[in-house]
Amino acid sequence: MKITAVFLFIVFISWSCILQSQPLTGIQLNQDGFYTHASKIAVVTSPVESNMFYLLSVNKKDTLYKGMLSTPETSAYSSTTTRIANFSAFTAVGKYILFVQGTGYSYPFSIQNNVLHALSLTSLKSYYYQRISMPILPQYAGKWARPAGHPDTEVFIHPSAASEKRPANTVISSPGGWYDAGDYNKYIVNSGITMGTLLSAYEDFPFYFDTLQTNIPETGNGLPDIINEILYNLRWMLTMQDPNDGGVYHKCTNAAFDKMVMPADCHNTRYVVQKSTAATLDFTAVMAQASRIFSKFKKQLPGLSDSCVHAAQYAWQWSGKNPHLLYNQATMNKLYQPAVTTGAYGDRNVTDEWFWAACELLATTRKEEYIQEIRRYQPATATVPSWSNVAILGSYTLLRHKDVLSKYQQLTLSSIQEQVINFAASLISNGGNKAFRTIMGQSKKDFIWGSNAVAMNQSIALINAYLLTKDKRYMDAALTNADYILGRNAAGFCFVTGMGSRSPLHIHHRISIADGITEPVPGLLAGGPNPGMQDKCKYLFTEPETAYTDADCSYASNEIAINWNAPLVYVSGALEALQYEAGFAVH
Ligand code: G3I
Ligand code: 9MR
Repeated sequence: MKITAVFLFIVFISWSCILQSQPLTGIQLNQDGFYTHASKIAVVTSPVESNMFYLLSVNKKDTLYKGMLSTPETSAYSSTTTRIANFSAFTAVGKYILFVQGTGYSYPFSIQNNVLHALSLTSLKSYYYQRISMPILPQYAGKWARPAGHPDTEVFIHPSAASEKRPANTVISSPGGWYDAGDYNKYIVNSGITMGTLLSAYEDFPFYFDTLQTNIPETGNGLPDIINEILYNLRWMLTMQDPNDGGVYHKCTNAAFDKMVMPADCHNTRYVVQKSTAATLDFTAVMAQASRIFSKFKKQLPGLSDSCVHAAQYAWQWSGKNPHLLYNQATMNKLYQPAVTTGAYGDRNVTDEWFWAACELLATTRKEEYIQEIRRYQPATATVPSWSNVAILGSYTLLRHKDVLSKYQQLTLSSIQEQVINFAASLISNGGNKAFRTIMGQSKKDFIWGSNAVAMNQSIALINAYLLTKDKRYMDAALTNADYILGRNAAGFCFVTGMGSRSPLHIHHRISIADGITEPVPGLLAGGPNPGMQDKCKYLFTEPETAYTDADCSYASNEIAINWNAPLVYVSGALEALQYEAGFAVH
């Protein structure tokens, strides 16, 4: 009897270890840590018995700092009541815990320089685990090693993509690339913003990324690892261009989503589907930007910079002939078999893709001919980017290479600069979610499918405004959203797998579901709160800020995706690169 009870207890404990994340505490804070000299804020979300907070050593024996909580505030998009604990004045390096009478203890956190280095490494490394056609080896992946997934050396031209030289069911080879997300398909449109963001991280902070090593097979080959990783997807993208006309297939996909099995166990037929203007212009922009960056590595990558710019120009020409060929999956399925039901990424407006592609081509080739499209498609205002709205990527590039445009169009350049700075300034003046002191939470509209990427893309805009103005307030604001992602949010989650104390364990990610390993693949950013709840899973909380569930059925709040991780790579790398300049850390 006794033995059975002990056995049941052990089963219960291991069951809860396997299935539960750490319980929610009443103190929401960056669960990883704070820079020594940056702002340090925790948010108390449950009732208190005293207005004091205490900073303790992790063994809880010493009180090292104490302060007063703010008066209660109401959160913007949930019924959460908050009190702020501000311990920015405390700057000693170490590991700590917070305590509030009646609320209890926080998770442990650190205060140190380089505090986001681990996030920068793990968020970039996550792309290695998403690689498709090669084995993921134990010396790089530890327990997440797995056999190669889809070889994609036999991919069929779907009837929607048939052309004279490549009739339906022609076989092409389209290996490699990253899995888009929790599913096993590859989408050019989503690769567009992902690659643009990663390439921009390198272009803006080369000195930081030059030495960032992620322990991948190519590490030490004379190229920065961010470039090595980018190359794995870029080489796949190049196979998606039809050599006969320059157009780019919208996606390489199954007809329907795979089951929740490991990639090596998937044997469904793979197709490339119709070409689209959005895909072809995104491809143009990525190849033009990559060409510019690869020209620095001519020795390691002979000929590649030239091949990329040629591919970009060829795709641009195709777009000129097909300026508005949208991808409409429902229409396509009425016309062709088999019906394709995987992710659509069906952009309805391609003016921003035209703008971005023209900007990248101008910055790379320095040819005046692209000015016309830049002026024609210049956005009216700057906005947070998404897979379907890439205009600001073009703006960032023009501002990064001011000399090119200023030669031709000083006025256009000034107006683009004004837009980006005004946008960043408006993020600060709107204040975001004041009750959490984060920029995230500008409006209910921030909480969409993939809302965590909205937070990170807001930070990128703020960092760009800092690069343009050197006004430190933009950096302070950018950091608040990193704190948001790492735990200072109404859901009480650190949204990056493998980081912090309470992070997602049940992401909608086929590999993490099927691999038999308790911990999900690390370094992946969950989609985040999304009151749309399109997955129809059970959500315990349903308000905009809290509509998040760590359940693997939840593709609308708990999937991961390459376009959400990319701004996380950018932001963590940028904050690390700028930590001393911004006064977050001191030597
Ligand atoms: O455009 C409307 C907007 O006008 C409206 O205000 C808003 C209200 O919620 O909805 C907007 O549309 C949303 C659209 O994304 C644009 O943000 C849709 O509701 C929403 O369903 C749609 O979600 C997309 C989802 O696929 C479903 O198509 C996500 O952005 C996109 O990230 C996601 O991508 C999937 C791929 O298809 C497949 N692979 C996984 C990947 C990540 O989940
Ligand atoms: O796994 C799919 C995920 O990658 C997509 O983002 C999501 C929305 O398109 O769809 C998921 O697949 C589900 C499908 O839409 C409906 N049947 C169940 C599938 C797995 O949950």
